[in-house]
Amino acid sequence: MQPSSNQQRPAHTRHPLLTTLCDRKETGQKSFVVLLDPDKVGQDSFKDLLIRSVENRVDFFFVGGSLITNFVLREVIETIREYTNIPTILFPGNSLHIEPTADAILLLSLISGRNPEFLIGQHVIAAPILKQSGLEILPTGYMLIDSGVQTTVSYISNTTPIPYDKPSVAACTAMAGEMLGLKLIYMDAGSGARRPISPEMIGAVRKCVDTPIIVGGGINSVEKAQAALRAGADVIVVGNGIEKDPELLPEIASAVQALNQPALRSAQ
Ligand code: 1GP
Repeated sequence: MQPSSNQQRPAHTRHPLLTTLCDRKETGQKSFVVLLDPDKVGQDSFKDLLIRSVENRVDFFFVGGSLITNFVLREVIETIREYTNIPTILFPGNSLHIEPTADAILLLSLISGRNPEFLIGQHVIAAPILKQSGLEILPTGYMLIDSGVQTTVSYISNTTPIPYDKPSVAACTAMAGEMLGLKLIYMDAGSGARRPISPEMIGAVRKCVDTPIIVGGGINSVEKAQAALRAGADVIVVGNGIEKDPELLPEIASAVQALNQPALRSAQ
C-alpha cells in the first residue's frame, strides 16, 4: 500500500498541535483552553467571547461536549475563523460530532469507564470518516472524576467516574492509558462540576505519566485554575465559569501567563 501524503510528512507537521502540546509540557509552559458551547453560536455573547479570547491570548479552543442539541459545528468553526486564528480542537461526545474544518479532534477513549462503546465502539464507526477528514487526531485517555453530582457526561456515557478521593485509581488509570499509547490524558470533573479535581489527584497522575495533562470541570476561579496548574496540569479547560462571569477570562489568562514567566517558573 502506498503511504498517504500525510504519512510522508515529518511528524511535527503531521501532528502540529500534539507537537506543540508536548513541547509546551517539556518546557513547563502552561496552556489555557476555552470550551465553546456550539449551542451559543448565533448569540452576540459568542462573538464577544471570541474577541476577548484573542485579546487575552487564549491558547486553544475546544468545541463540543457530551450533548450537542444544535448541529451547527461547521457554522461554529466558520465563526471562530472569522474572528480568530486560535487553533480549534473538537471535543466530541460521539461519532456524530466530527467537523473536518476544525484543526484537530480529541479522539477520546473513556478509560475511567467500562463501557466498550466509549472505549472503542464509537471510534470504529468514526475511523474511516476521521481518516478522510484531514483532522489532526489527538489520541486522548479521558478520565471522568466524581465531582459530587452526576454530570451529563457520566449520564450519557453510562459510566461511573473515578471517586474524588482515590488519586491512586486515577494514577493507575492514566498509566495504563499511556502504556496503551494514548498521547494526552484529560482529567475531567464534568462541565459545571460542583468541585474541581483535587490537586492531590492531579499531582498523583503527574508523577506517573509523561504525557501532557489536561484538566477541566468546575474551574470557576483564578485560585482553582492556579491550584490545578501548580499541581501538574499542563492545560486547563474553562467553560461554564466564563459563561457565568466574563471577567474570569482575562483573570485566568493573566494567571496562566504569569506562571509562564521564566522567573516565576523557576521559583515554583
Ligand atoms: C467540561 O472540562 C470541561 O468537559 C469544562 O468544564 O464547563 O465546568 O468549565 P466547565
